[in-house]
Amino acid sequence: MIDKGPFRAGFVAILGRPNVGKSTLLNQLLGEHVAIVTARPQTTRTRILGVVNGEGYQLALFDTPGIHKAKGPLNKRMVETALSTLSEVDVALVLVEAATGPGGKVEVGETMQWIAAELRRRRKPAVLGVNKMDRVPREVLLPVIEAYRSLYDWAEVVPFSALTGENVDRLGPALARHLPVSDAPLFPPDVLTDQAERAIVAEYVREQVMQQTRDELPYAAAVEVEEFDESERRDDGGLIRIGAVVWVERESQKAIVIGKGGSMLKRVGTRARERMERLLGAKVFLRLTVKVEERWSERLEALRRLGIAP
Ligand SMILES: Nc1nc2c(ncn2[C@@H]2O[C@H](COP(=O)(O)OP(=O)(O)OP(=O)(O)O)[C@@H](O)[C@H]2O)c(=O)[nH]1
Ligand SMILES: [Mg+2]
Repeated sequence: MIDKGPFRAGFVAILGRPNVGKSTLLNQLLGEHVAIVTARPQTTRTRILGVVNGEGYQLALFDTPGIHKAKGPLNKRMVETALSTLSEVDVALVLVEAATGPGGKVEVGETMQWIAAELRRRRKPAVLGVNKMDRVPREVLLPVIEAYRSLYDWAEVVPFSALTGENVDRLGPALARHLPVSDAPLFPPDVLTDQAERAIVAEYVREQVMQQTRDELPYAAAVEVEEFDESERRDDGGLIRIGAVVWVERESQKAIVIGKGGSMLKRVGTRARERMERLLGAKVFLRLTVKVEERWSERLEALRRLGIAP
């Protein structure tokens, strides 16, 4: 509840370094696995809208790719996406992790300096979110907050855990206070995200490829859904037939994704299918193939086809 004031609605960008928990937070706020999450940095490649309705406010939140010193066209595009989102929103939610380095010191780091400079340049109201509070004892929070406090004139500072949900309910009102007054919500109450089912399904496959192959496979995997056949879908479920291609850049990577006797691809398919069935509320028949396209991540045409570049 925001102080019994007028209704407020607007756009929020969730920003921060890779792996700080931006997508986990979006999912936690939505109560749905809309944005994929892995333990590896640079998971999110495009921006993803999620709509959260609170008492007296509506937040239209963009999850964005992690900001880092990018090399290569794919990563440069990802960082551009994150930074350009900043100019389209009313308020930023900048995430950092509750963690200390060697000797209990808190390293603020160049990327956070860069983000703060971008906020200053645009005079953007910003809330600092200190995530992963479940991982540290309470007394660590204070030095972390202190270290980041001088970086920018934060509108508010909120420690929370996107994983457990602790304190996440404080973020909505903290952000809503900085949104414009609005006669009506921006989105109808049943809108959860701007992502099509087809796009989320492709991401579920990529999530499993990244998670299951761990460090064996470098980042250059992309997933394209070729078939999304709903002819046997019913109101109470039914069956959806999905065919997807996992694109990699080399034959050696293809071998990793397929695994011994197809074991890796089978595992990826099973886990991804389970998530799909939960999302779609239907049985899913999933067919996965792996194909090689050399240097797709360096070609604009391929980035466009895969929905990474406009
Ligand atoms: N312990 C703990 N882990 C968390 C929390 N939030 C996120 N994580 C973990 O941190 C890792 C990265 O989470 P993501 O949500 O993918 O992070 P991200 O900021 O979206 O990362 P990019 O998309 O790569 O920029 C995953 O292993 C999450 O499970 C948290 O509150 N507590
Ligand atoms: Mg992410």
